[in-house]
Amino acid sequence: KTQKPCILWFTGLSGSGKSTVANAVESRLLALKKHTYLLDGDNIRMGLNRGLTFSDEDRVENIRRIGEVSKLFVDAGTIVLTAFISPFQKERDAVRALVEKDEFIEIFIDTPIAVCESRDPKGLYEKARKGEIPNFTGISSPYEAPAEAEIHVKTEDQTIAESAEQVIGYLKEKGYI
Ligand code: GGZ
Repeated sequence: KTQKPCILWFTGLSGSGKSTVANAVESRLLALKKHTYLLDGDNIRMGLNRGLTFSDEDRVENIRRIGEVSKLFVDAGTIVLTAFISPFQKERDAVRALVEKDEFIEIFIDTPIAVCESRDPKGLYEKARKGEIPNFTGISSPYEAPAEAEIHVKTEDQTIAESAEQVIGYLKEKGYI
């Protein structure tokens, strides 16, 4: 397979579309016969990171472990996609520092909180507003938007397919695929 392994690190608020766009990108990569793996809450917070909460301390540990696992996948030659809020720049930078300079691609899924909140597919924002979920990102816990993401996806302005294409276009332009 001709591919350069890397981490496609999606970051953004709950409901911003990280998982949706990451899944669409992975489908495109698989259609191109690339070797991929997607890490998300379903396979990480339910397994390896079961027991970690949403306190600042546990979010830091969540991201640290995901970074280490991502590095192993890169070592195995995989294009790894991660879809976690990863609210702190310091932790995202720490993952960046784990791998070679061009192996970490930060992708900001930029969806205004008002839009995330209006979607609210799981009713979490409503609960958070009522104070039923403590430390909810964007409401009672901070989100530090990336200042220098390699890819800045504004989901409001485009379809999911267009957002995925934006990422695929970057990977082609830079010679990853
Ligand atoms: C933010 C929370 C919280 C709190 C539960 N704050 O939309 P979702 O449901 O499916 O995605 C959110 C997910 C965030 O987990 P991450 O591992 O991505 O977070 S971090 O990177 O900050 O460690 C949301 C749900 O978990 N969820 N409580 N308090 N999101």
